[in-house]
Amino acid sequence: MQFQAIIFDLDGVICFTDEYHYRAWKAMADDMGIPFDRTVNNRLRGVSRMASLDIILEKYTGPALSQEEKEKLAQRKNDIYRESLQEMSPADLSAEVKETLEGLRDLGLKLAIGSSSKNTPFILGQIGLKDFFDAVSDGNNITRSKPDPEVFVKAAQMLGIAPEACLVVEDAVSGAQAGHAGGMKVACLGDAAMNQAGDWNMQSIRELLDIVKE
Ligand code: B16
Ligand code: MG
Repeated sequence: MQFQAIIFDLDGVICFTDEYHYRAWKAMADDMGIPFDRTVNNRLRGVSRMASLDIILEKYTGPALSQEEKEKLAQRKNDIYRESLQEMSPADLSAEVKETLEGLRDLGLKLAIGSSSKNTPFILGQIGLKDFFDAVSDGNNITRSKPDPEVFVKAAQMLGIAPEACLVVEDAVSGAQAGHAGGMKVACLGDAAMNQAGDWNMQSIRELLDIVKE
């Protein structure tokens, strides 16, 4: 086996909070009269909250916004997003994700999270994975957003495993770029797989069980 650890992105890989992000940003953008659709939304995958706001504001034509006003807009979005997260429960962990995580653990692999989200601890608690992972690197311990490799490099350091022995699992092109920049191999799902951004581009997360056995 070439890998000793798997580092999972959270949103779009372990759980499907991406739809909640979309709806929350859409509500904020509609309020401000800013055009926002799923094409713009795809560019926000894996990107930090404030960097996401900057992308949305590319289409804003009103008076210049101060840093404080921008932070208020990001806060408004996060409040709407957190309301959706309240409704999540362990039932939101799909059977394929649960069984894949268990199968990988049975193979003796270390499992970690590498997510841009500051809401990671809350989400893991909601879906019943609070104490499951060997390391959690997230938006609270990084200063640079994906495609910078910081979040994955820190996850590998927490595990004490060399980057080349880590496999990153991502749904975002920015996240796949971050994994590669960190010297790791990347297996992609969803949008990133459609864009052939990974060393493996999967239809289902279950394929990981075969990839790690190669
Ligand atoms: P928050 P990931 C990312 O999570 C999301 O894909 C991205 O849409 C979001 O803006 C970012 O987290 C920050 O999230 O506002 O909760 O801090 O895909 O890296 O797990
Ligand atoms: Mg993601």
